[in-house]
Amino acid sequence: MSLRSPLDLRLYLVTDAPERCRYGLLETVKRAVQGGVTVVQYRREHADHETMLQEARPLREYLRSVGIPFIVNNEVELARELDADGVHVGQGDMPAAEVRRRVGEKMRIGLSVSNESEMRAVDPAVVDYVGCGPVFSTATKPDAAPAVGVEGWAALSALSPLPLVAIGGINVERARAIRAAGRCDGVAVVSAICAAEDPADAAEQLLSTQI
Ligand code: TZP
Repeated sequence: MSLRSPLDLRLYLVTDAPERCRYGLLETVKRAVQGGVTVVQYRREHADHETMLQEARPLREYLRSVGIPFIVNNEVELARELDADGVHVGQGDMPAAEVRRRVGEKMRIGLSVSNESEMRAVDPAVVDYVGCGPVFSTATKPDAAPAVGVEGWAALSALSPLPLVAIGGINVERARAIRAAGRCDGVAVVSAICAAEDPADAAEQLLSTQI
């Protein structure tokens, strides 16, 4: 039996760099949690380990205090150090099987998938959930794979052996379209919450698209 309980993926916040979070990293996350996000991933590019540790530790502590799962993007050692609930990796990062060896059986592993062959290669014995996209093109991740669109999402989601979240260019209207188009356990957003004037309200609206 798995040691890992399933995550509530309905509204998955992926954090932007602190300077692109309208209220700074921690305060933006707090407001988003007030609005109902169900899981938070710390994602950071171009920062050294110490910087990431200093930014992520307060997030980790806050999220633990409110019972919201905390995921670390890509940085396996950081995830271990912070006793994260999960680590998320992309196709170009450390292979999921190697991540599993390093983090043990308790930590969740999420994997990014952008096309059918990647989806067919997902090993549900190793991975816990899939992040699928980008569904729409996005300025937040300039090196992302081409957008799959709502139809591509519908086709990919039907193939998923695991719970999955849609990611990439998602706003309220698009979240509705995605949820209507195929199986969808949740939506993951960066800018729709981090750049919002009112992150709590943005989260509430995104969550309300869940049928
Ligand atoms: N992976 C695929 S697209 C993306 C990531 C991390 C960025 C999504 O950002 P936004 O601002 O929600 O489009």
